[in-house]
Amino acid sequence: MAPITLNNGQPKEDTTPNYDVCENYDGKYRFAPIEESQVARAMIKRYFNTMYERAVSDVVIIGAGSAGLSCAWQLANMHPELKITIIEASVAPGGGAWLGGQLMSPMVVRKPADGFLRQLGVEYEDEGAFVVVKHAALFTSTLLSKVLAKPNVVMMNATAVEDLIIHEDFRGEQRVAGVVTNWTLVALNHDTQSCMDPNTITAPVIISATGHDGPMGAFSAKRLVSAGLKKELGNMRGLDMSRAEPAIVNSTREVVPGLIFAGMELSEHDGSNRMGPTFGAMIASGTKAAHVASGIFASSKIVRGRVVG
Ligand code: 48N
Repeated sequence: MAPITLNNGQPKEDTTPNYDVCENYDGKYRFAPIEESQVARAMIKRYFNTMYERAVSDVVIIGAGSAGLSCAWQLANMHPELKITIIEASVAPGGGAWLGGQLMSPMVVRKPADGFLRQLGVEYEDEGAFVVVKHAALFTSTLLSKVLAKPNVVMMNATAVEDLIIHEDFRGEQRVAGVVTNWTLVALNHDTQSCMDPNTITAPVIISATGHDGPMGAFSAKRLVSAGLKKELGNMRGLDMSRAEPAIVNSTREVVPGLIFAGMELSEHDGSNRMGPTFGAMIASGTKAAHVASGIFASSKIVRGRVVG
């Protein structure tokens, strides 16, 4: 087999310091030497430093679906100084935005949310009142890569929020002041053995975008009810695209002090309609949640991750 060389056939300048490496695909490929412990320590050092450093974050976003990721990207653009920590239960972030509807790949985004696609540089076909991205994964992978490239954003996937931290604040009000986390496999298996206690991340602003579907959908809305901060769930209503999308965007808000809802979790909290396979409202709701969060920082006095005035 003729040797395959990368870099358009130009031999890549070898910048590796005196390692006996060889990038020859003709049976002579050689890597630099490695010890297993070097790999382990490279991961452990970075991941647990991150956990230590983000034990107090500025914003925690629960859920890396289309709403949570749109929020993260906007907020990171608006506030590069904020420590934004995304907690995603699935190993694979992206939520329900890897496909359009009924497992079909094209993604519909109604105008004016197409402006967000242009900001991201995602191509689409213009159908007049809406646009179509040829594959939902093109949108989600592009958004995900741009969010993860932000220096102030950290994502912990395969990690679940299994409770909320709720304090009495300086006004004597119940305020969500952080999240309680565990590895998702642990969070889903508490009944299989004795107690496996969680960890915590405190933050003055929590944005919950846990969707309406899946094993932990609408998590925070349900926890507000079981924790006595909300009488009952509104429960998502039947599908009505025209009504559902503006309702979700316009009702994106801080539902209790410290906790903002975005995306489809709102439909369960408020009892609004579902919209089915159209994603403009997720993008716009995430964007609005970023602005609501920004407003909280502009109007609050925050000391060591707590709102004190
Ligand atoms: O994609 P989803 O489920 O949620 P959204 O709100 O970002 O987007 C919803 C959208 O995909 C639709 O459902 C469309 C528009 N259809 C509407 C309709 O009418 O059918 O993402 C939520 C993410 C997922 O990745 C979950 O794994 C994650 O949140 N998640 C959690 N992560 C951490 N801790 C939790 N407790 C948790 N619960 C859910």
